[in-house]
Amino acid sequence: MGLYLLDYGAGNVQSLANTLKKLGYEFQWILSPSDFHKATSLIFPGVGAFGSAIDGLVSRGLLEPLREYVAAGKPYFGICIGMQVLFQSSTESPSSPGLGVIPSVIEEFDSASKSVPHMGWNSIELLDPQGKAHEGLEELSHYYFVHSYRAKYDWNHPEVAQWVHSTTQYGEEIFVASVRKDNVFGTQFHPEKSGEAGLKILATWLSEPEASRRVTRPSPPSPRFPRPRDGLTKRIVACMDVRSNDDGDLVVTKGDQYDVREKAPSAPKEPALSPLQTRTAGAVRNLGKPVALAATYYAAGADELCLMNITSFRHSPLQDQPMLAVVRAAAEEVFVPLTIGGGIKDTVDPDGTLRSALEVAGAYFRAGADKVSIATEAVYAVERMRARAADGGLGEGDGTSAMETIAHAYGRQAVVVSIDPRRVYVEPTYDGLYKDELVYGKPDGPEKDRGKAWWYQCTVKGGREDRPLSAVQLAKGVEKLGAGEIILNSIDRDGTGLGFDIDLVNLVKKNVRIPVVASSGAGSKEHFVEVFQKTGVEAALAAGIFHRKEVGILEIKDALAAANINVRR
Ligand code: 1PR
Repeated sequence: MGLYLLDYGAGNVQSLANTLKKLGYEFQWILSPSDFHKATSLIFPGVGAFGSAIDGLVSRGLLEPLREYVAAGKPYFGICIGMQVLFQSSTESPSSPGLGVIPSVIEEFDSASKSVPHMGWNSIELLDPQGKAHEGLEELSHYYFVHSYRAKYDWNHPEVAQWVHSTTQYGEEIFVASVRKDNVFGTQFHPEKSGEAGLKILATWLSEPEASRRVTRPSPPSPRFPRPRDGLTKRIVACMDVRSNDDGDLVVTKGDQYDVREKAPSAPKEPALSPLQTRTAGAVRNLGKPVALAATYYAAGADELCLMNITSFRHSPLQDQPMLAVVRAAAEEVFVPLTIGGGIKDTVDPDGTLRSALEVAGAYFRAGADKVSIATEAVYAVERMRARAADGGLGEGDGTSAMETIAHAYGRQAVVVSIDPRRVYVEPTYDGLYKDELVYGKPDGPEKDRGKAWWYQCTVKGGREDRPLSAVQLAKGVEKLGAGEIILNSIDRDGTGLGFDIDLVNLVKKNVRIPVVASSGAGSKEHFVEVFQKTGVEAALAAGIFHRKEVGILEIKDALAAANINVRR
């Protein structure tokens, strides 16, 4: 079988390659226009920006051959941008026309009442539920979406509606989740990131005899109005902080308020360790191997995984970077989104070669990461942006920050900013910096600060250095610079098991439109219920509770479901 994959030069195509390997399929990459003639099946796993995809295809001389391939009736499966390029154009890049196979335009989600990008696991509605050609899609399953632009489902235009295979609702908007007609199949979501449900879709398409994928199939259903229901689930994210231990091995570790060294033996609250975990006073806490743990959390139902290189502040060259090997191996085991953080910045290799943050991010994407997470550099970039502003406001980006360059090349959904704030307690009458952001919350801090108000100060280098910037200003700034999501940690709560800092989460959430992942402090399943009930966050992240095997991911999801919170199970 001549299965080919199309890569326009950006985005994480490795995820799909890993999925095909897992399913036992061999494939080749389209490298030149002549490869289209050899291809008998083609998958185009586009991620990132519509314009970058079209420009990438044009500059490689692949756009016209792709158009001819599709027009020739040969089997085509487009994923995300690979589906969107079938349309006439996208308001994301109006000057880059698409293939025009589907006579409609891709437009941006309305962000007035919801977070954009639409990021996470949502359900689909098949337009012909009685029909046989489901391509493995199931209405009871959830699939992973990540996009800011969508094709609105317009049942008034039969020439467009006849393409629509399934729809999804986000907020008030019903949009096209998959298209299917003749030789063409496309999904807005990422089957390669949708766990077992997504693997089934790829397996179904790949296992169809080529001839049946090429011939005209039964007519599409007549357009109908889908039932309105927003099925976006709340995500549970398992995070692994990775660093080398004193023997030089990369291990998953976990700090208490960012201190990852073991306390004196027999410290209270230390649970029993498995044979793979070790504990020696003063040593880096070893909670297991990153790849094995990632595979475990995937199997346990995590909706996303994060790998954080927590010592990247020291020196983080790209050459021989051990985290790359960790990401590569983890990406072969997990089929849900994988975020890698730590060291996403301009750097210098041991041989003196300069590596831009964009190059560093690109290396991680090629290794199999779906998103990169930026912490320290994000703070510096927002500080620079504010310093440029004449009016003392947020200012404007100058296009050079890591967030801007990476978002431009890979799309903002691939750029996460990890915020490491710490409470600064002040008298309630405080009239200084960030006084408008003061929290007069429940007095749950240290005894000496009871009765005080506080604001949240940004730190860099894993909490080692305070900066004169608030978490709120950082969040607003990074949203402006192109971040697609925020992981909101709390140094005060990290590793304490006291629960998420609800005040912090609400404060940041109400100041941005991009999705926010609440992090730090989870100590029970009730804490997850609390954070989703009391804040509008899209996801909650935890580390210690999972590493110490105190509560299982499914147990948390059961508790959420019992509280009427929508989850993927
Ligand atoms: O600054 O861009 O190189 O990124 C470094 C990254 O490493 C940042 O995302 C920063 O948060 C992280 N990091 C640096 N030092 C530490 C440390 O612990 N010493 N980890 C660290 C921070 C925070 C979360 C943690 C949650 C949940 N870890 O990732 O997983 O707090 O923990 P819990 O559920 O156990 O409470 P750059």
